[in-house]
Amino acid sequence: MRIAEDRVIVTSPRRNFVTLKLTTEDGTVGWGDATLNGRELAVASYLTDHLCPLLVGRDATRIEDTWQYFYRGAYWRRGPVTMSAIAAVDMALWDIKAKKAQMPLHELLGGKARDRVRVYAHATGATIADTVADVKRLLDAGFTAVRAQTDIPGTEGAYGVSAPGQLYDPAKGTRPQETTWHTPSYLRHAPLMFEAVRDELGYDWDVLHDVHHRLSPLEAAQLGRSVERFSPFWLEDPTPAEDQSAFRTIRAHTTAPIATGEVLNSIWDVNTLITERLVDYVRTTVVHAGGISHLRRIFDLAHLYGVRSGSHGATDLSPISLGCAVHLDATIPNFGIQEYMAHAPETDDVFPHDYRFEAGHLLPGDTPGHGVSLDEEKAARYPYTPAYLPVARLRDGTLHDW
Ligand code: GCO
Ligand code: MG
Repeated sequence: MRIAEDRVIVTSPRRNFVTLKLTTEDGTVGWGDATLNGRELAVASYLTDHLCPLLVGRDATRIEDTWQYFYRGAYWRRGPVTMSAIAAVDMALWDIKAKKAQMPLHELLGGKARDRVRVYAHATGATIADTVADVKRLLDAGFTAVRAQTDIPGTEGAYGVSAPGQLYDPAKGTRPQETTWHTPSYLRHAPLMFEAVRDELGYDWDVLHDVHHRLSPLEAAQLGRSVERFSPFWLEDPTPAEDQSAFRTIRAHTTAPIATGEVLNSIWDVNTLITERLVDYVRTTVVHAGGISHLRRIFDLAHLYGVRSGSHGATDLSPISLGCAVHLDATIPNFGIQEYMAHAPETDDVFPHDYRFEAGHLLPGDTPGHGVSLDEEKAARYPYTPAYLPVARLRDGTLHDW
C-alpha cells in the first residue's frame, strides 16, 4: 500500500497548528500533528520541502523503516523541528495502519493496560486566593489532579497565569512579549501558594506545579525542600531541561518528585535523566519527540528505571497529538498522568475527535485509527497568524529562561 498524496495544512483556529495529511493509493487518510509553538513554519517547510517529496510512493505499512529513513538517513538530525516533522509522518502512518486493521490505535499498540487515562488540569490566579478558588472549581468539575500557578508579586507576566476565565495562551503578537522575573520573590511566594491550597482544600487530590525552567539547581533544591511537606505530585521543569546533570544536584537535596522533558525531543535527550533516576516523570510528547514509535521507546526505557510518563498536553499541541497521546497512555505499563488543557471551541471544531473527558480522565475512543481528523474547509477559514512565546528578563535586563 503506497502513499499517494501528502498535504501540509497550517491553520489558526485561536492558535497555530501544522497538520500533515497522508493519503494512500486506496484512499485511506492518516493525520499527523507537526505543531511547534512560535516556529510553526519551520516545521511546515521541513515537511513540505524535505520529507514529503520522499514520501509519495513509499510503502505506508513500513512505519519503522520510514522513521529510520528520516532519522538515521538524515545526517543532520534531532532537535524540535526535525523530530516534530518525523512525528507527524509517524502519527499519520499509525493512523493509516490502524484504520486498515479496523482497530482503534490502542488495540494495535497491544491493548489497554488501564480503563481510563488520568489527567491534570490548570488552575491559575492573580492572587493566591484566586488560585485556591480556581483549583476548587476544577476539583468540583471532577478533576483529581490540578496544576496550581499564581502571580508572583515583584514580577510581571508570571508563567502560567491567565486573565480570569480565559485559557492560558501566552503566544501572541509579531514580537515576543517582554516579561520580568525575580527568583527571590518566587522562592518566597510559591510555598505560600502550596500552603494555602492544602490548608483550604486538603490532601485528597494531587497538586502539581510548573517552574518553567527558571531556577538554578540549588534554588530548585531549596524550592523542593520548602514544599515537600505539602506533598506535591511533581515539580515540573525546575531548571532548564537540557542541562541533564543539574538534576543530580536537585535530587541530592529534595524528595519532591520531579518532572521534565516537554522541550526534549529524543531518547538521547532523556537518557541520563532516566537511567540515573534523576526524574520521576518524563514529559516528552508524541509531537515533539518523534511520534508514537519513538515516544513508546522512551517510555519503555523509562519503565526499566521506574520512571513514569507525564506527557505535555498544552493547547499548542493539536487535538491530533492529544488523541495519539491518550491511545498510547492507555497501553503503556508505566503511565503516570497526562496533562489536559481543553482546547478552544474553534480548535475542537476544526479537529473532530473521538477522545472524551469523563470525571477527571480521558477516554481514547474506539473508532479505527487515532480518532482525530481535520476539517479542511473549516481550517481554511483560519489563516496562519504569527505568534511568539514571551521572553523573560531579570530586573537589570538580563535575558533569563522563560
Ligand atoms: C506546560 C507547558 C506549556 C508551555 C507551552 C509552550 O506545562 O503546559 O509548560 O504551557 O509553556 O506549551 O509552547
Ligand atoms: Mg510545562
